[in-house]
Amino acid sequence: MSRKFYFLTGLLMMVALVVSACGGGGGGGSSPQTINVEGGEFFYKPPEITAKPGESIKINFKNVGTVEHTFVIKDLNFKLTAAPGATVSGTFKAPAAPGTLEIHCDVAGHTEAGMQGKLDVVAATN
Ligand SMILES: [Cu+2]
Repeated sequence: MSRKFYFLTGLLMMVALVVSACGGGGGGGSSPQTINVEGGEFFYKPPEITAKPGESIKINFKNVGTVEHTFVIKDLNFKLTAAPGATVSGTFKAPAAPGTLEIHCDVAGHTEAGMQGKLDVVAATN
């Protein structure tokens, strides 16, 4: 364990802190809503998820199938790819305008086989 080692380790930790501070920032300050989604041949469970306009959503995408699956929201440029048995997480921000976006698996043939879902962006009613 040389001094150089400690210096480099410290430097790396500082870089990691800065990167995570920038990435996690965003607006609103509240932590993202977390939604667990399972994917398999050929389905999403649940097939439909709901968000408020502009809300941050964290997806924990678990592949319960036997081949690779993805969770794609094309309109948001959001994609998670999970190997069989793996859980992959990612966060996206729902659009500001209410509406419905398509979710699908972009592995060849999977969308057609039924691997599709919806993201409903619904303004809060009260
Ligand atoms: Cu798939």
